[in-house]
Order: sequence, then structure tokens, then C-alpha cells
Amino acid sequence: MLPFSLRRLAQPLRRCCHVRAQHTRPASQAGNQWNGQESLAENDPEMWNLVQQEKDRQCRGLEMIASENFCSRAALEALGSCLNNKYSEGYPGKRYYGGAEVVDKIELLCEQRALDAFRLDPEKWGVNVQPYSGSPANFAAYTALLQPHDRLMGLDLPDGGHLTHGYMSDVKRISATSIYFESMPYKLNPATGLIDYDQLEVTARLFRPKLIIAGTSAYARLIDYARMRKVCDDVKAYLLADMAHISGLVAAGVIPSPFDYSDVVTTTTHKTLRGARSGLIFYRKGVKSVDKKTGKEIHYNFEDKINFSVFPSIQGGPHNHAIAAVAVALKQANTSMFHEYAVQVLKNAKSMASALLKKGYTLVSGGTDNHLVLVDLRPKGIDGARAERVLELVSITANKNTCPGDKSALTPGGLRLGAPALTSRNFREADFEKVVDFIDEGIQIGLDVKNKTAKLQDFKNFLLEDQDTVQRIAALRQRVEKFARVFPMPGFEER
Ligand code: DSN
Repeated sequence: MLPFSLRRLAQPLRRCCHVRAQHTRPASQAGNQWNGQESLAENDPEMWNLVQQEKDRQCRGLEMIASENFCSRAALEALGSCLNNKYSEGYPGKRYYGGAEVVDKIELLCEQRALDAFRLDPEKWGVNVQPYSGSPANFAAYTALLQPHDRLMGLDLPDGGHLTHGYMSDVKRISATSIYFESMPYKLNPATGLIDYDQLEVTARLFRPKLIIAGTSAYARLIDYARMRKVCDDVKAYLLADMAHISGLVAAGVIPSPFDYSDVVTTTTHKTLRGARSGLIFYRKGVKSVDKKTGKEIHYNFEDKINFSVFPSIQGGPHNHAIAAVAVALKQANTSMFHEYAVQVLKNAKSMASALLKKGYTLVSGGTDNHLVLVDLRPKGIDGARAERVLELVSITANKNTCPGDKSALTPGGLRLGAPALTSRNFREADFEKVVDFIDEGIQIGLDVKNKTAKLQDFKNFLLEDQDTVQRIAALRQRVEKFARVFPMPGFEER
């Protein structure tokens, strides 16, 4: 048997629990000292109640927002842990604060799992796991690769791109990525709904960007990375893939990987990847080429630039709790169960697409090869804003989206519908057919109300005030919620 002192050293966790037990003495014995041990429900019932309301909304509703998902309990446990408390500016082994030995291990583990999840050779790829989310990740990557006012090209936001891909309107630079850099969009071919690579090539030759972004947030097809690489090589631009929407599908290997063609790859971690809300930047490293004359190796120089850009140029202390939770999700993403999930996401999106087509809906690009569909509601005589609102009232959450040729971002013609979240609740193809039935019923209500009202605000008021409509909505909502509630929900039981 170990002497008492050694036993204590061998059982650090138990000691910690012992200390905690002392801290949980009733307030009367502890002299009313603050100990931070009260649960959220006890300490802040108002907030607890709101969290429970949100949990209930998620459980009884049909979550169709293509960028959302339901994070696992294990990852949420890491997210809601003591790691929140630690400051650790810098990188593992090079911190500006003491006490970072554990968070160093956590960050290194996350990096290793990120490379493993995407099957990347650590000699050829590195990763920064500190970006707070996708937008700062993109801004940090641009700041690393470009000088202020250098040129970049991304898919236009109304065509399914993203704000951070350089979005500006006709009259205003909107995203910081168009304020600090000069941006030129590429577009979809309006006839096919597919990225117009020919036009991209022509524009790139004229605009001479230093960076081209391959990434989307409302595009139902696969990206031709090889074609984009060729354009980049022609104009000597970097290729940055923003795989935020599809990174879970890439990790599972069920769609082509951008890593084969890109210099840098960014992603969020909470969409199809199903982790905590955070961001990652992958960059090439190692030998880029060999000088033919001298035989000297030329190396990629992204690593230092990207790390410096994330910290100290743009961010401060890393969110260690998020990094740990992402590491948990990345481990999950490397399992056969996650592969099955990703396969099912694709099947469910296809099932949703064919059910919508059967009901006479028009889909941008005519279908889907990934996790989402973009419904063009204009031929039906309604817009995405009206559809979004009426669906919200029947507990179906989706978002309005521009379609090619749309003029207004406030009443665009499209509705974006994604399969990832409900697939995490074990929905299968037949369930998605049922979901489409509900969506169609909701849109019928929307059409009836649109015919009786003028402006969007009149439409919204009518939905809440016209008794017949209120009853139709309530009846449909009841059926939607009865259907949705029985499916399992990842995460904590009650929060
Ligand atoms: N807001 C995300 C989306 O819905 O696609 C992108 O950042």
C-alpha cells in the first residue's frame, strides 16, 4: 500500500473532487461566501428558462437551415468546461501566460485530429485551430496572404457565395473583405444555376487577382476545384477553399476534397462537421517546388504568416473551450458512424430534392449533389421572405436566399433547405418526404395570404390576425411538432 502522501499524488482527480466537496457546503456553513457552485437553474432562472425555451424549440421543430447542426453532448461538455477560464495568447510552447501546459496539449491534440480527420500528411499540411469562427478565419487567411488592397475573387453573395468572399453592393463595400481588399465577384450561369467557370477565367485574366476563393454557402452542386486551380495557375493566384458548409462531407470522404488543389483551406466547425462553433485554417507546408537550375528546394511560406495573422494581428486569447470541443468533434468525424451520417445527409438532400420536384417546385441547378437544395419560389408566385415567415410559424426553420437574377436581398426568390441537422436526429429519406409535405402545406398557406395582402409587412400581420389563417397555421404547427418531437436529439437532455 502507498504511503498516504504518495496516494494523494497518484489521485489528483479525487483530490480535486474532495476540494469541490468542501466548496459545496451549504451557504450557512460557508459563511455565505460566493462559491460559483449554483446551477444555472438556481442562479439565473430567467436565463435557464430561456435556454429551455430554445431547447424545446429545437426539439419540436424541423431545423432546415443548411448551416446548422446539433452538436454532441460530449463536445458540449468540453465547451461548457473550465477551459473557458484560461488565457493563453500565443501557440503551444510559446505562450504569453503561464499555466498553459494543459491547454497546450489540448491545442496540439486538436491540430493532430484536424489533420487526421481530413487525411492530411503533417509534412505537407499544417492547421491553425484558433480562429473564433469562419469569418475571422477567412479574414486572417486573407491578411496572411495579401497586402491591403490586393485583389481577390469570390462567388458573389447573391449567387450563393459568402459575405467574407469580398461582398460589396452596387453602392457600398459591405464586408471588411471588400473594404480592405479589392474584390471582384464571379457568378453563376443564370441558365444552368452552375458556377460560370468560363466567365471566371475571362474575368480573372482581366482582374489579375492574387487570391481566388472556392467556396459557397447556398450552392447545391460540387465545386470543380481542378478547374479553379488551373485558373489560379494561369493568373498566378492562390487558391483558397472555404469548405465551411461541406467540411463534414469532405471529412467523411463522400464528396471531392478541396485539399488536392488548394493552397489554403478554411472552415467553420459547426455545420456539416457538427462540432462546436469555431474555425480552422489549413495551409500547405513543406517543399513547394525544386528550382530547376540550382536544384534548391523552395518551401511554402504560409505557416508563419497565417499563425501571425490569427494572433497577434487579428485575435487575442484562443477560446480553449471551443478548441477542445472541436477536437472532440474531429475525433467523432473520424469514425464509421460519422461516415454513415454523411452518406445519409447526401441521401436525404436528394430525397428532399426529388420530393420538391415532384410537387412542381423549381430548384436552382435542378437538384443537389451535396447537403442542401435552393428552391426558386418565383415560378410559384411567392418569395423566400414570405415562405420563411410562414414556415417559422409552423415550426419549420429555413432561410430566405437570393436566386440568380434576384434584385432584393430582403424579399429574394429563394428558400435554402438543408439536410444536416435533421439527419443528426436520425431522419431518413422517407422522413424528408414528409418534411417536404409539411413545407408544401406551409407554402400553400403563404400563397393564399399573399393573394390577400400587399406588402411584406401586411402579409406578416395577416398571418397573426386573420382568424382562419391563424387556425390553419396552428393546426399545421401541431402536426409538425408531433412529428418532430419523437426523433432523438443530440446534446444534453434539457439544455
Ligand atoms: N451564416 C452561414 C450560413 O448560413 O451559411 C454562413 O456563415
